[in-house]
This record gives sequence, structure tokens and C-alpha cells, in this order.
Amino acid sequence: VKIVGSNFKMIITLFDTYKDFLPFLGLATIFLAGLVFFIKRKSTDATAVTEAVQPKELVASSEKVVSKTLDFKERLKLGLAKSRLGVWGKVKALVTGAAIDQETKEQLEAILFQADIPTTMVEKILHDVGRRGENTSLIDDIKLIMREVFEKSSLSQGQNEQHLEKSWNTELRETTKMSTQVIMIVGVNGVGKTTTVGKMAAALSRSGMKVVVAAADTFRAAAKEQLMVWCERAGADLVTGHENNNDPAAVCYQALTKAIELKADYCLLDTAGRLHNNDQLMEELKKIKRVISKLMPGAPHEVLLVLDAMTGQNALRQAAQFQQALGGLTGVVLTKCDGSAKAGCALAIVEQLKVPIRFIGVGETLEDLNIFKAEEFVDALFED
Ligand SMILES: Nc1nc2c(ncn2[C@@H]2O[C@H](COP(=O)(O)OP(=O)(O)O)[C@@H](O)[C@H]2O)c(=O)[nH]1
Ligand SMILES: [Mg+2]
Repeated sequence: VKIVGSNFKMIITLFDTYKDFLPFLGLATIFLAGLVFFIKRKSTDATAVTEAVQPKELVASSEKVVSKTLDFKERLKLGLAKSRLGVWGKVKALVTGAAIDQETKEQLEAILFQADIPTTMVEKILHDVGRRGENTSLIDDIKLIMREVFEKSSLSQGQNEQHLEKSWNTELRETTKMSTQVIMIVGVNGVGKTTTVGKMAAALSRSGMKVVVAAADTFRAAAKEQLMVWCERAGADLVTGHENNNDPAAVCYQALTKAIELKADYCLLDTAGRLHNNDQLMEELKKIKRVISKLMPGAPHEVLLVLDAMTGQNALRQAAQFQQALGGLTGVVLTKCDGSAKAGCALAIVEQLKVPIRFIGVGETLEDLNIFKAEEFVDALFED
């Protein structure tokens, strides 16, 4: 009894001394419990998502990516796996070995609408499929129709793949000593403009081209640092604004001046995607175009609109806005095709905007951006 009594007394004294800390102790316990719960939930979420979006094929191929031995064709196939396993796989399964009767056509129509393919395109496919007779398979028919859509859009701009080859063919550039090509990259926030500029700078530098990059997104503080990392890796020159001069057009002007001075092959302009309002953004972009063309007539040689494939129909609305405000878009860079089962929106983009897709992005590494080739893209959507 005595021992129990003295222990009890000791506890009371201890409690008296530390009772002021009790609320803190309580709060700390609640905080820790919350933290453990959050971390546990986050990690199970992550595994659930990975399992859901990574069918066996993807997991197996992504291991190959680590070995870095994939060429772009394989990366494209890997990136488009979701689209291939989704809509385009269904198309293939439906028409393989089937006769093109009314029932098949109705089913085909339903699948194509799911893929955000515009009505006029769906009608065209339904009208033309099976027309080349029994000697060609229906799947080859559909592939050909899709390729024609892409190729027609390039031709309507007077820029076919040959032109593309010319302005981006680095070997040709070296022998013909073309003047600096100015490439302006535009698009809304988060679509992948800065990443695209980084990847382009790296790819061009690697093939021996001299590249100057303008960090003209002076609105976002982190944009400059992000580009610095890319350019350092690529060995490209980066021009940024000064503390007291944050005018994006001035940054572009300085970058092009430097590019001309250095006889650079390319001058890439990374612009802002968000300003206080849309009109302000468009005015800023127009100003950049004006300033650049005064310094170098004919520049910018390309105005590329970056669109995120994941946004589907919304990408189209954005494109229409930029096209209307800026005019003269020379092409589209379609990014994040790896994250989307709707890479089919590429068809809608070229159909409705009459602007060719110039580059395609299928991941976040340097090697995941390349020139868009209609045949390669369509094959990747259907091939196993
Ligand atoms: N999966 C995937 N992510 C991409 C791709 N391109 C860009 N991203 C990511 O998209 C995010 C936004 O990119 P950023 O270049 O900062 O967009 P910006 O605001 O248009 O400059 C970054 O996390 C990029 O890594 C792509 O092709 N695939
Ligand atoms: Mg950016």
C-alpha cells in the first residue's frame, strides 16, 4: 500500500510539473497520427492508380525505357498504349475479319464518337471504309483515311513533310548555312511549353546546332529556373529578363540579338501561358511577334501552339482562341499523348484548325519529343 501510495504521489507531482505542456502534447499526437494516416493513404492511392492505368503491356515496356535503348518509334508506341488499348483497339477488334455491313458501321460510329473524333471525320470514315474493295483490309482502309487527314492539313498550309524536313533537318542546315530560325512557342498554362522548349534545345544541341533560348515567361517566377536546368543540360544559351526589366518582348529581342551575333541555328522563345486575363496574354504575344519581325524580317519562322492531348475537346477551344488572336500558327505540338487515351483528338485538331501537327510529346524525358509523322502515328495507334 505504501509503495503504491508513494508512486501515486510521484505521478501527481509529475503531472503538476508538466501539466502546462499537455495541450502541446495532445496537439503533437493528433498531428503525428494525421501525418501517418495521410502518408498511408497517399501510397495506397498511388499503387491503385499505377495498377489501374498500367496494364501488363505498359509495365513491361516501361522497364525497357529505363534501359534507354528505345528509339522514338518504340517510345511513341509505348506512349500511345492507352489509346491503342482503348478506342483504337476496339476499332481494330471490330473490323478485323468483319464484313462492313450496317451493324458494323453503327458500332464503328459509336466507338469513334467516344474518341472525340469530329462528326465530319466520323462520317468520312464511315463513307470511305470498305470502298477500296476486298483486297485491302478494313483496318488498312481506316489507317489510310486517317493519314490522308493529317497529310491534307499539312498541304493546305503549303508545308508538307518535306518542308518540315528542311527547317528541322540539322544536317541540311549545316550544308546550306540557313539563317537563324526563330521558333515561338505558345499555349495555355501547364500544357508543356517549357518542357517542349527544353527538349527541343537538347535535341538540336545534340545534333550540333547552336541554340539560344529566351525565357519570356516572366510572369511565372519558377519558369526561369526550370529553363535554366534544361539549357544547362543541353548546352544552350539562355537569355532571361533583368530584375528591373521584365518585359517579355524585350527578353525575346535580346535573345534574338544574341542569336544573330552568335550565328545561332535556332532561337527558341518560351512564352507565358497565364496573365491576368486572356486579352492581356494575346496582346503580349502579338507584341513579341511584332518586335521579333522588326529585328529579323520573316521571323518568327514558326509559331507553334502547344496542346495537351489529355484535355481533349478543350484543346480545340484553346487552339481556336490562339488562332483567332495570333493568326499564322504554323503548327501544333501535341504533348502528353502518353497520359491520354484520347490521342485521337489529334485528328480533330488538324481537321478543324487546318493546322498541321509538327511535334508530338509522349513523356517527360528528353527523348520523348519528336517530329510528328502521320504514318508512324497511325501505325502506333493500331500496331501491337
Ligand atoms: N507525361 C507527360 N508529361 C509532360 C509532357 N510534356 C510536359 N509534361 C509535364 O507537364 C508539366 C507542365 O509542363 P511545363 O513545360 O511547365 O508547362 P508550361 O506551363 O506550358 O510551360 C510538367 O510537369 C511536365 O513534365 C509529355 O509529353 N508527357
Ligand atoms: Mg512554362
